[in-house]
Amino acid sequence: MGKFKTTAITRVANISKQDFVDNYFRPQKPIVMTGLTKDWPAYDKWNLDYIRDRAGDQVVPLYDSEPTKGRQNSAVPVTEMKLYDYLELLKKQPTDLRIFFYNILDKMPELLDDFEFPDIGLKFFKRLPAMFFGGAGSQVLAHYDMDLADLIHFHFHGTKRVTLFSPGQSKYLYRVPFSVHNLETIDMANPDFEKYPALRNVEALQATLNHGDAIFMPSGYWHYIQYLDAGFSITLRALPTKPRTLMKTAYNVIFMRNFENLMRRSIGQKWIDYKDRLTVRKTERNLVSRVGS
Ligand SMILES: O=C(O)CCC(=O)C(=O)O
Repeated sequence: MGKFKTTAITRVANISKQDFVDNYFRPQKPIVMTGLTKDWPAYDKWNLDYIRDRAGDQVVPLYDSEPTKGRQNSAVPVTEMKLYDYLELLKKQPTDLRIFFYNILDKMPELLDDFEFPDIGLKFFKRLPAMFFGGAGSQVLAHYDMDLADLIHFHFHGTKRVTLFSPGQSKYLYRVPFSVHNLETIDMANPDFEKYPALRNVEALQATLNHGDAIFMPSGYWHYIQYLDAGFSITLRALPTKPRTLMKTAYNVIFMRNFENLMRRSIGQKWIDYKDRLTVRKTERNLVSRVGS
């Protein structure tokens, strides 16, 4: 077992638009911004009870961090529950059950009155303000977003640890082909350097987010997230505009995702096992050529 080389992400209070654009957005550098939400109604109002009181009879799909198996699509929930009951569960005890990508606009539009798309130089895609919930101790497998959007992720209620890896780290992370995640057998909290030697080269960036903090996750950045307490977050996204990145987004969303789902449905576990073997071979081949060069 080992620990990644880790650098703390810079925290800036009350950042100006110019500072954000020049020093973080253009160079695609992560940053934690505090104070960005302090004038939002959400800053004072949002907690688990506030969301629970608006849950009505909604039923939500829930995910855990177990690897996907067999013919499952990687986005298949493990169970579903009334949102009200799920939020009560979060308050009561640790659980690895999470809500992933709850579209506020479709599911609880009244929350739109509680926050703003901040004026910091990003052109947000307002159709997809997404919410995420997790229990104390839950984690989100390391992945990057396949639309390659620039993301601002705001956290509420408890604390969470966010570990980021730049796109350049993909070659050491055992990225699985036709996907945006790495080998699901890797425990990112306690990486096994004997079994996965390329992980020794990984350089991580890390931050702990408290209520109201925001983190900028540039396009293509990997994120591995640990909920230290029960809590929830929203992610606001700005879609890519550069033609090269847009082409990659289109490939990921239109071809890669559908191809992967087709292969899983038709070949199932054999496809997953084949890709896992290929991932190890490819990553370790890169490592040898890097050492040799
Ligand atoms: O915090 C979470 O639960 C997941 C966040 C995430 O993956 C995202 O914003 O893209």
